[in-house]
Amino acid sequence: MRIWPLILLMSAACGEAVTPPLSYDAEVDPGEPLVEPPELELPDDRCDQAAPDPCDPSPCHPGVQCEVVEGWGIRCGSCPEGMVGDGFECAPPPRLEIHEFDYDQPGSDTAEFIEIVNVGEHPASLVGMRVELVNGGNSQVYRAVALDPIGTLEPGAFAVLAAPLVEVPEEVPVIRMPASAWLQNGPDAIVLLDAEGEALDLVVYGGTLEGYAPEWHVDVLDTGHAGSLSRIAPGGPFVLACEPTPGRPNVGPCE
Ligand SMILES: [Ca+2]
Ligand SMILES: [Ca+2]
Repeated sequence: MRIWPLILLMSAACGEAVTPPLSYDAEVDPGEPLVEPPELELPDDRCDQAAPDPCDPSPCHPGVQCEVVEGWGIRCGSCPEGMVGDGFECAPPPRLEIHEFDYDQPGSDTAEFIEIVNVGEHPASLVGMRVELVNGGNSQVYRAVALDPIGTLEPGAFAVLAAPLVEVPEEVPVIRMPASAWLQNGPDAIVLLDAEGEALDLVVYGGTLEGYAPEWHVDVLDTGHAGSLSRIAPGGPFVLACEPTPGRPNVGPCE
């Protein structure tokens, strides 16, 4: 829960006399007695003003309860049902998926990439999210990639994790990976995790792995193929596409 601190100005109670601090003037002979400054009375119109309500207007998301915490901060309640966030900002849960990937190329694997797409209807922030590459041999994560540099993806927008030689459209955010062999050939898994560590998408490729549901397994292989594994429809099965399309709409399966 995020608490918004308030900057409180020290002030006297209404009608209370205030004594300004003494000032020292270097020109004054220090031998002369200092004159006590007069007491000041706060103006009445200031006393008539009610203390401002930090929850009016509320900094919370519309419809979320705003609460002042012991006079020093603001706390927002839970986001409306079906939305996620800290109460100050709420949004529908992100709908992101692994849309295409290429783990194996003819010869050296110097064109590996993973493409992510926002298949939801709202912009999705990838701050705090990560991709984990899981070694099927021991179920350990052998590489984790923070997706923070991608920022926010608009609906339908792509982001790519790719080796330096992979050409990606200029407008598509890309996280550059090592030059070769950063994406194992399987059987392994790719997991896309949200900021809370929940899996948004998961694919098992290059064979089968125990402990993973059948629907997470990619049925086609890309053994040294020039193409890629691509989803044609959101959430749909992967097909072996002849043309890799990192950062661009996927094409259909090979004939
Ligand atoms: Ca590889
Ligand atoms: Ca693509």
